[in-house]
Amino acid sequence: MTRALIVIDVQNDFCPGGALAVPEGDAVVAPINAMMDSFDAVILTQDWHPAGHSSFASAHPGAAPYSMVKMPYGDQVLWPDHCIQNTPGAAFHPGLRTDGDLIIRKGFRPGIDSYSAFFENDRTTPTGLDGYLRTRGISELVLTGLATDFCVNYSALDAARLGFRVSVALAACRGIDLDGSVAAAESAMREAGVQLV
Ligand code: VGL
Ligand code: ZN
Repeated sequence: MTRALIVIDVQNDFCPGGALAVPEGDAVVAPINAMMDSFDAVILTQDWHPAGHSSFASAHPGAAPYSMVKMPYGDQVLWPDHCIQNTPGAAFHPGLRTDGDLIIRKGFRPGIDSYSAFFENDRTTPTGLDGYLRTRGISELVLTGLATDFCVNYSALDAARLGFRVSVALAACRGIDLDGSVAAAESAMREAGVQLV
């Protein structure tokens, strides 16, 4: 069994003081760093949006951050501008170990968001991570990072659907929690056969 640690979006904008700060987001750094040496592979993801990205409320005149819009691919939460390519907010938290094997960027297409490390929000456009993991013979994944209820959740559900053995290390995750979205994500993940540990 070849096991990979997947570190989701531990970036400055998702940490306290950032543009889309997750409460206690920086608390995941120490436990994630400590876990890295116990895995066969370490993969980090980086939310990586062009300026003016369609998931930003600022790109929709009159729309408030955290409101919902209908996009051609489905419902989309509108976020504050965050993780703009090559800005300090898009950089990894300075305390995070980044000596992993692969960094996968997502959310770089202007018209579509990408919560999951595997597929964009249309749930069909692949990021390439599935092929990378399979060609390395990796069958078991442990997910960590930010945010539990969005990018970790979507990544875990896609990974389970793709046939990986998936667990989420909750002590190394933090959530945004819009209207109970953390509880909803946890039950969706359990339902899909993801182990919450
Ligand atoms: C995320 C909202 C927008 C995340 C990324 O990493 O969970 N959430 N972009
Ligand atoms: Zn984003």
